[in-house]
Amino acid sequence: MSYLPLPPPGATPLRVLTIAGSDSGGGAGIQADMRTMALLGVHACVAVTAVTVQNTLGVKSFHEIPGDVVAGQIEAVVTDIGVQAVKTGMLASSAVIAAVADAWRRLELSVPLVVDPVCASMHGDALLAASALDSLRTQLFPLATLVTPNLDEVRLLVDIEVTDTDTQRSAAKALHALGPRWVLVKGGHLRSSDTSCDLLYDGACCYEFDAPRLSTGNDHGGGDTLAAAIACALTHGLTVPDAVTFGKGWVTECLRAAYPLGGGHGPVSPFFRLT
Ligand code: PXL
Repeated sequence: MSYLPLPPPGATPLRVLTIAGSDSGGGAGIQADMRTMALLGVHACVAVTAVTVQNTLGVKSFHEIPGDVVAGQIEAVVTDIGVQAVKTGMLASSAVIAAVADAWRRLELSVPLVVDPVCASMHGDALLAASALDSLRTQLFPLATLVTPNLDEVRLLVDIEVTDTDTQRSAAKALHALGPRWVLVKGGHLRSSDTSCDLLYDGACCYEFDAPRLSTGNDHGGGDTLAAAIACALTHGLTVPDAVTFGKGWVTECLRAAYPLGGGHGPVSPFFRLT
């Protein structure tokens, strides 16, 4: 695959702000976002929304950051450093979502916003209060350039069980009606057992993305990594379909390079770029 151009040493890189939770195990969340952004030559700014207490076996608990502190981090970054894209991950609660949406409007942000609607960990531990789903739908989705739900998140957000291409399209349409410019419904292995098929929809056209599905138990942080790579590609001015093509290629390479860690699921890894 071809990569994004790296900044020359000493030159200020493009910047992405990730608004997300910390994973103490280093596999997902902010840590995954920062790894991908660094290895794509993009400077990561961070607004922490929650501190999770977790390892590779699961999330034990989390501490939510107050909404005014999340908004303060966003304001501090965009008024000084400036960013060319924003990505959201774990948002924890409706108070945090409201703070992000308010800050977005108050600061008149108009850069691409990639919303990865993180609801739960791969072990099923809740990372978003059930009562916050409505805030996600009504306050954040209308601001988003792209939302990237997996099938569990689709079920929670629009109550559609995706089982084939037709239901994947219906889900994309229902999600698009909530206001984002583009929707990427990550399909898992719907069309065949050895490909991963995602559907991108902009209200008019559907684009299908098939990539080899790699069976590894070490896929922690895969969704974060995909959305982070898409956000990086958008800073370079790629169109959304081209950015998704890039992100899919990137996460496939990161899955190939995933490594075992602890007693549970290891992380996808961009370290292949260092060799
Ligand atoms: O991969 C989703 C995710 C995002 N953010 C945090 C997480 C997880 C999954 O566990 O812990 C902080």
